[in-house]
Amino acid sequence: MSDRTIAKTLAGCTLAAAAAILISAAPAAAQEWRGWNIHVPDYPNSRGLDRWGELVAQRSNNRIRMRTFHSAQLGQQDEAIQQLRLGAIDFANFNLSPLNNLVPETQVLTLPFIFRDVSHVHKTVDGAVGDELARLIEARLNMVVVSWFDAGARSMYTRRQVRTPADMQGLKIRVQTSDLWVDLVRALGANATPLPFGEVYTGLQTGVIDGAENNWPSYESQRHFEVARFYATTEHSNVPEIVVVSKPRWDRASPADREILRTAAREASAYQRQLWAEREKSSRDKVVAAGVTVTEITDRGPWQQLMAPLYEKYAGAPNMRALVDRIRAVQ
Ligand code: BDP
Repeated sequence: MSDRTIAKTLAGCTLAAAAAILISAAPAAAQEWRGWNIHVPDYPNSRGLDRWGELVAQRSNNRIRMRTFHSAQLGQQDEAIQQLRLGAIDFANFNLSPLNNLVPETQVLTLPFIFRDVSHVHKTVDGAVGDELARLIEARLNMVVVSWFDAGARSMYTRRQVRTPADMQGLKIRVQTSDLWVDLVRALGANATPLPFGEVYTGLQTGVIDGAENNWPSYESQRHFEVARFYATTEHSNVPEIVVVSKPRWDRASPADREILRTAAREASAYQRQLWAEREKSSRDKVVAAGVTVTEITDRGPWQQLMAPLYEKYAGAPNMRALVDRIRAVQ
Protein backbone atom coordinates (compact mmCIF):
# COMPACT_ATOMS: atom_id res chain seq x y z
CA MET A 1 0.00 0.00 0.00
CA SER A 2 1.43 3.34 -0.90
CA ASP A 3 1.53 6.12 1.61
CA ARG A 4 -1.04 7.87 -0.47
CA THR A 5 -3.54 4.99 -0.23
CA ILE A 6 -3.09 4.72 3.54
CA ALA A 7 -3.69 8.40 3.95
CA LYS A 8 -6.83 8.07 1.88
CA THR A 9 -8.10 5.11 3.92
CA LEU A 10 -7.43 6.90 7.19
CA ALA A 11 -9.19 9.96 5.93
CA GLY A 12 -12.06 7.73 4.84
CA CYS A 13 -12.22 6.10 8.31
CA THR A 14 -12.31 9.39 10.01
CA LEU A 15 -15.14 10.53 7.79
CA ALA A 16 -17.09 7.31 8.33
CA ALA A 17 -16.62 7.61 12.07
CA ALA A 18 -17.76 11.20 11.97
CA ALA A 19 -20.78 10.18 9.90
CA ALA A 20 -21.64 7.43 12.39
CA ILE A 21 -21.55 9.91 15.25
CA LEU A 22 -23.71 12.31 13.28
CA ILE A 23 -26.24 9.63 12.36
CA SER A 24 -26.58 8.41 15.96
CA ALA A 25 -27.15 12.00 17.03
CA ALA A 26 -29.74 12.60 14.30
CA PRO A 27 -32.89 11.43 16.12
CA ALA A 28 -32.33 14.09 18.75
CA ALA A 29 -31.66 16.83 16.19
CA ALA A 30 -34.42 19.38 15.88
CA GLN A 31 -36.61 19.27 12.80
CA GLU A 32 -38.04 22.48 11.41
CA TRP A 33 -41.51 22.00 9.93
CA ARG A 34 -42.92 24.69 7.65
CA GLY A 35 -46.65 25.27 7.59
CA TRP A 36 -48.90 27.14 5.19
CA ASN A 37 -51.86 29.22 6.36
CA ILE A 38 -54.03 31.65 4.45
CA HIS A 39 -55.25 33.71 7.43
CA VAL A 40 -53.97 36.69 9.40
CA PRO A 41 -52.08 35.83 12.63
CA ASP A 42 -54.91 36.55 15.11
CA TYR A 43 -57.52 34.46 13.21
CA PRO A 44 -58.85 31.42 15.14
CA ASN A 45 -57.27 29.00 12.63
CA SER A 46 -53.89 30.72 12.89
CA ARG A 47 -53.99 30.59 16.66
CA GLY A 48 -55.08 26.95 16.49
CA LEU A 49 -52.09 26.11 14.28
CA ASP A 50 -49.75 28.01 16.59
CA ARG A 51 -51.15 26.15 19.58
CA TRP A 52 -50.62 22.84 17.78
CA GLY A 53 -46.97 23.78 17.22
CA GLU A 54 -46.50 24.72 20.89
CA LEU A 55 -47.97 21.43 22.11
CA VAL A 56 -45.88 19.39 19.69
CA ALA A 57 -42.71 21.27 20.67
CA GLN A 58 -43.36 20.66 24.38
CA ARG A 59 -44.18 17.00 23.97
CA SER A 60 -41.31 16.23 21.61
CA ASN A 61 -38.81 18.09 23.82
CA ASN A 62 -38.38 20.63 21.06
CA ARG A 63 -37.36 18.07 18.48
CA ILE A 64 -40.27 19.02 16.22
CA ARG A 65 -40.49 22.75 15.72
CA MET A 66 -43.49 23.76 13.69
CA ARG A 67 -43.52 27.21 12.22
CA THR A 68 -46.68 28.41 10.53
CA PHE A 69 -46.30 31.10 7.88
CA HIS A 70 -49.52 33.08 8.15
CA SER A 71 -51.26 35.35 5.59
CA ALA A 72 -50.40 33.07 2.61
CA GLN A 73 -46.71 34.02 2.85
CA LEU A 74 -45.77 30.70 1.26
CA GLY A 75 -47.96 31.30 -1.80
CA GLN A 76 -51.52 31.03 -3.06
CA GLN A 77 -53.71 28.16 -1.97
CA ASP A 78 -53.58 26.05 -5.14
CA GLU A 79 -49.76 26.17 -5.26
CA ALA A 80 -49.60 25.37 -1.56
CA ILE A 81 -51.71 22.26 -2.09
CA GLN A 82 -49.28 21.07 -4.78
CA GLN A 83 -46.27 21.79 -2.60
CA LEU A 84 -47.83 19.93 0.28
CA ARG A 85 -48.45 16.90 -1.91
CA LEU A 86 -44.79 16.92 -2.91
CA GLY A 87 -43.52 17.48 0.63
CA ALA A 88 -42.11 20.97 -0.03
CA ILE A 89 -44.48 22.30 2.68
CA ASP A 90 -44.92 20.14 5.78
CA PHE A 91 -48.38 21.04 7.08
CA ALA A 92 -51.34 23.32 6.43
CA ASN A 93 -54.95 24.19 7.11
CA PHE A 94 -57.39 24.31 4.19
CA ASN A 95 -61.05 24.69 3.56
CA LEU A 96 -62.35 21.54 1.83
CA SER A 97 -63.58 23.50 -1.23
CA PRO A 98 -60.24 23.73 -3.06
CA LEU A 99 -60.05 19.93 -2.80
CA ASN A 100 -63.51 19.43 -4.34
CA ASN A 101 -62.30 18.84 -7.89
CA LEU A 102 -59.40 16.64 -6.73
CA VAL A 103 -61.36 14.41 -4.33
CA PRO A 104 -65.01 14.58 -5.48
CA GLU A 105 -66.31 13.01 -2.24
CA THR A 106 -65.35 16.25 -0.43
CA GLN A 107 -68.07 17.96 -2.49
CA VAL A 108 -70.69 16.32 -0.33
CA LEU A 109 -69.57 18.34 2.71
CA THR A 110 -69.60 21.50 0.60
CA LEU A 111 -73.19 20.96 -0.63
CA PRO A 112 -75.63 23.74 0.27
CA PHE A 113 -77.70 23.22 3.39
CA ILE A 114 -76.39 19.69 4.03
CA PHE A 115 -75.77 20.38 7.72
CA ARG A 116 -78.46 21.26 10.27
CA ASP A 117 -76.13 23.20 12.58
CA VAL A 118 -72.57 23.39 13.96
CA SER A 119 -73.00 20.38 16.20
CA HIS A 120 -74.05 18.35 13.14
CA VAL A 121 -70.82 19.42 11.39
CA HIS A 122 -68.72 18.40 14.41
CA LYS A 123 -70.36 15.00 14.77
CA THR A 124 -69.92 14.33 11.06
CA VAL A 125 -66.27 15.29 10.73
CA ASP A 126 -65.25 13.77 14.08
CA GLY A 127 -67.04 10.51 13.23
CA ALA A 128 -66.97 7.78 10.59
CA VAL A 129 -67.69 10.11 7.62
CA GLY A 130 -64.76 12.36 8.56
CA ASP A 131 -62.49 9.32 8.92
CA GLU A 132 -63.50 8.02 5.52
CA LEU A 133 -62.86 11.35 3.82
CA ALA A 134 -59.51 11.54 5.60
CA ARG A 135 -58.57 8.14 4.11
CA LEU A 136 -59.58 9.25 0.61
CA ILE A 137 -57.64 12.51 0.90
CA GLU A 138 -54.58 10.63 2.12
CA ALA A 139 -54.74 8.04 -0.67
CA ARG A 140 -55.34 10.51 -3.49
CA LEU A 141 -53.57 13.67 -2.38
CA ASN A 142 -50.63 12.40 -0.37
CA MET A 143 -51.59 14.34 2.76
CA VAL A 144 -52.62 13.08 6.18
CA VAL A 145 -55.66 14.69 7.85
CA VAL A 146 -54.96 15.09 11.57
CA SER A 147 -57.97 17.16 12.65
CA TRP A 148 -60.84 19.36 11.52
CA PHE A 149 -61.37 23.07 12.13
CA ASP A 150 -64.61 25.05 12.19
CA ALA A 151 -65.46 27.45 9.40
CA GLY A 152 -68.98 28.45 10.44
CA ALA A 153 -71.63 29.23 7.86
CA ARG A 154 -70.90 31.07 4.62
CA SER A 155 -73.21 33.88 3.48
CA MET A 156 -73.44 36.26 0.51
CA TYR A 157 -72.05 39.80 0.71
CA THR A 158 -72.35 42.34 -2.01
CA ARG A 159 -71.86 45.91 -3.08
CA ARG A 160 -75.62 46.47 -3.27
CA GLN A 161 -78.30 45.02 -1.06
CA VAL A 162 -79.56 41.49 -1.65
CA ARG A 163 -82.84 40.44 0.01
CA THR A 164 -84.09 37.62 -2.20
CA PRO A 165 -82.50 35.25 -4.74
CA ALA A 166 -83.93 37.49 -7.50
CA ASP A 167 -81.54 40.23 -6.32
CA MET A 168 -78.61 37.94 -7.18
CA GLN A 169 -79.54 37.91 -10.88
CA GLY A 170 -76.56 38.85 -13.04
CA LEU A 171 -74.23 39.71 -10.14
CA LYS A 172 -70.58 38.65 -10.46
CA ILE A 173 -69.78 36.64 -7.36
CA ARG A 174 -66.31 35.47 -6.39
CA VAL A 175 -66.04 31.75 -5.59
CA GLN A 176 -63.29 29.37 -4.50
CA THR A 177 -61.75 27.16 -7.22
CA SER A 178 -64.34 24.39 -7.29
CA ASP A 179 -66.90 23.39 -9.95
CA LEU A 180 -69.53 22.95 -7.27
CA TRP A 181 -69.12 26.54 -6.16
CA VAL A 182 -69.43 27.78 -9.73
CA ASP A 183 -72.71 25.87 -10.11
CA LEU A 184 -74.00 27.02 -6.73
CA VAL A 185 -73.70 30.66 -7.70
CA ARG A 186 -75.10 29.99 -11.19
CA ALA A 187 -78.12 28.29 -9.64
CA LEU A 188 -79.00 31.70 -8.20
CA GLY A 189 -78.77 33.36 -11.60
CA ALA A 190 -75.46 35.05 -10.75
CA ASN A 191 -72.11 34.71 -12.54
CA ALA A 192 -69.31 32.90 -10.75
CA THR A 193 -65.79 34.32 -10.82
CA PRO A 194 -63.16 32.00 -9.28
CA LEU A 195 -60.47 34.15 -7.62
CA PRO A 196 -57.80 33.55 -4.98
CA PHE A 197 -58.84 34.69 -1.51
CA GLY A 198 -56.15 37.40 -1.47
CA GLU A 199 -57.57 39.06 -4.60
CA VAL A 200 -61.14 39.45 -3.37
CA TYR A 201 -60.64 42.82 -1.69
CA THR A 202 -59.25 44.47 -4.82
CA GLY A 203 -61.84 42.68 -6.95
CA LEU A 204 -64.63 44.22 -4.89
CA GLN A 205 -62.97 47.60 -4.74
CA THR A 206 -62.49 47.86 -8.49
CA GLY A 207 -65.86 46.32 -9.35
CA VAL A 208 -64.34 43.28 -11.11
CA ILE A 209 -66.79 41.41 -8.85
CA ASP A 210 -70.02 42.58 -7.23
CA GLY A 211 -69.81 40.28 -4.26
CA ALA A 212 -68.39 37.21 -2.62
CA GLU A 213 -69.46 34.78 0.07
CA ASN A 214 -67.80 33.81 3.32
CA ASN A 215 -68.24 33.52 7.08
CA TRP A 216 -68.22 36.52 9.46
CA PRO A 217 -64.56 36.13 10.53
CA SER A 218 -63.19 36.12 6.96
CA TYR A 219 -65.49 38.94 5.85
CA GLU A 220 -64.14 40.98 8.73
CA SER A 221 -60.45 39.92 8.91
CA GLN A 222 -59.90 40.37 5.15
CA ARG A 223 -61.64 43.74 5.46
CA HIS A 224 -64.06 42.86 2.66
CA PHE A 225 -66.72 44.72 4.66
CA GLU A 226 -65.05 47.97 3.69
CA VAL A 227 -65.82 47.39 0.01
CA ALA A 228 -68.93 45.15 0.09
CA ARG A 229 -71.25 46.87 2.55
CA PHE A 230 -74.22 44.45 2.46
CA TYR A 231 -74.15 41.04 4.19
CA ALA A 232 -77.20 38.77 3.74
CA THR A 233 -77.34 35.82 6.14
CA THR A 234 -77.98 33.15 3.52
CA GLU A 235 -75.82 30.62 5.45
CA HIS A 236 -75.82 28.43 2.36
CA SER A 237 -72.81 26.22 3.17
CA ASN A 238 -71.05 24.99 6.31
CA VAL A 239 -68.08 23.47 4.47
CA PRO A 240 -65.47 22.64 7.15
CA GLU A 241 -61.66 22.78 7.14
CA ILE A 242 -58.89 20.24 7.55
CA VAL A 243 -55.49 20.31 9.20
CA VAL A 244 -53.05 18.18 7.22
CA VAL A 245 -49.46 16.95 7.27
CA SER A 246 -47.68 16.18 4.02
CA LYS A 247 -47.38 12.39 3.57
CA PRO A 248 -43.62 12.38 2.85
CA ARG A 249 -43.06 14.20 6.16
CA TRP A 250 -45.53 11.99 8.03
CA ASP A 251 -43.87 8.81 6.75
CA ARG A 252 -40.54 9.93 8.16
CA ALA A 253 -42.03 10.52 11.65
CA SER A 254 -41.81 7.73 14.24
CA PRO A 255 -45.05 6.11 15.48
CA ALA A 256 -44.55 7.90 18.82
CA ASP A 257 -44.20 11.28 17.09
CA ARG A 258 -47.28 10.61 14.96
CA GLU A 259 -49.22 10.02 18.15
CA ILE A 260 -47.95 13.30 19.60
CA LEU A 261 -48.93 15.10 16.38
CA ARG A 262 -52.43 13.64 16.23
CA THR A 263 -53.28 14.16 19.89
CA ALA A 264 -51.98 17.72 19.86
CA ALA A 265 -53.87 18.45 16.61
CA ARG A 266 -57.13 17.32 18.21
CA GLU A 267 -56.49 19.58 21.21
CA ALA A 268 -55.61 22.47 18.91
CA SER A 269 -58.84 21.90 17.05
CA ALA A 270 -60.90 22.03 20.28
CA TYR A 271 -59.16 25.34 20.99
CA GLN A 272 -59.82 26.64 17.44
CA ARG A 273 -63.52 25.76 17.74
CA GLN A 274 -63.83 27.68 20.99
CA LEU A 275 -62.05 30.70 19.49
CA TRP A 276 -64.21 30.35 16.40
CA ALA A 277 -67.47 30.74 18.30
CA GLU A 278 -66.15 33.90 19.98
CA ARG A 279 -64.76 35.35 16.75
CA GLU A 280 -68.00 34.85 14.85
CA LYS A 281 -69.70 37.15 17.33
CA SER A 282 -66.92 39.72 17.61
CA SER A 283 -66.47 39.92 13.83
CA ARG A 284 -70.16 40.48 13.34
CA ASP A 285 -70.20 43.20 16.02
CA LYS A 286 -67.18 44.86 14.44
CA VAL A 287 -68.64 45.08 10.93
CA VAL A 288 -72.01 46.24 12.23
CA ALA A 289 -70.25 48.96 14.20
CA ALA A 290 -68.47 49.89 10.96
CA GLY A 291 -71.85 50.53 9.33
CA VAL A 292 -72.45 47.32 7.34
CA THR A 293 -76.10 46.59 6.51
CA VAL A 294 -76.98 43.07 7.65
CA THR A 295 -79.98 41.60 5.86
CA GLU A 296 -81.40 38.75 7.94
CA ILE A 297 -82.65 35.97 5.70
CA THR A 298 -85.41 34.46 7.80
CA ASP A 299 -86.83 32.20 5.10
CA ARG A 300 -84.02 30.24 3.42
CA GLY A 301 -86.56 28.07 1.57
CA PRO A 302 -86.35 29.89 -1.79
CA TRP A 303 -82.53 29.80 -1.69
CA GLN A 304 -82.53 26.13 -0.82
CA GLN A 305 -84.97 25.30 -3.62
CA LEU A 306 -82.85 27.00 -6.27
CA MET A 307 -79.74 25.14 -5.08
CA ALA A 308 -81.46 21.76 -4.86
CA PRO A 309 -80.44 20.67 -8.42
CA LEU A 310 -76.83 20.60 -7.20
CA TYR A 311 -77.69 17.43 -5.29
CA GLU A 312 -78.59 15.65 -8.55
CA LYS A 313 -75.41 16.76 -10.27
CA TYR A 314 -72.96 16.29 -7.40
CA ALA A 315 -74.60 13.60 -5.30
CA GLY A 316 -76.37 11.57 -7.98
CA ALA A 317 -73.83 8.72 -8.11
CA PRO A 318 -74.58 5.89 -5.64
CA ASN A 319 -71.41 6.42 -3.54
CA MET A 320 -72.11 10.14 -3.24
CA ARG A 321 -75.79 9.58 -2.51
CA ALA A 322 -74.78 7.13 0.24
CA LEU A 323 -72.49 9.76 1.78
CA VAL A 324 -75.33 12.31 1.77
CA ASP A 325 -77.62 9.80 3.49
CA ARG A 326 -75.00 8.96 6.08
CA ILE A 327 -74.44 12.64 6.87
CA ARG A 328 -78.16 13.26 7.19
CA ALA A 329 -78.46 10.27 9.53
CA VAL A 330 -75.79 11.65 11.91
CA GLN A 331 -77.61 12.62 15.13
C1 BDP B 1 -62.15 31.05 4.43
C2 BDP B 1 -61.43 29.73 4.64
C3 BDP B 1 -60.22 29.63 3.73
C4 BDP B 1 -60.63 29.85 2.30
C5 BDP B 1 -61.36 31.17 2.18
C6 BDP B 1 -61.80 31.44 0.76
O1 BDP B 1 -61.03 29.60 5.98
O2 BDP B 1 -59.61 28.35 3.88
O3 BDP B 1 -59.52 29.83 1.48
O4 BDP B 1 -62.47 31.19 3.05
O5 BDP B 1 -62.95 31.77 0.54
O6 BDP B 1 -63.31 31.06 5.20
O7 BDP B 1 -60.94 31.33 -0.14
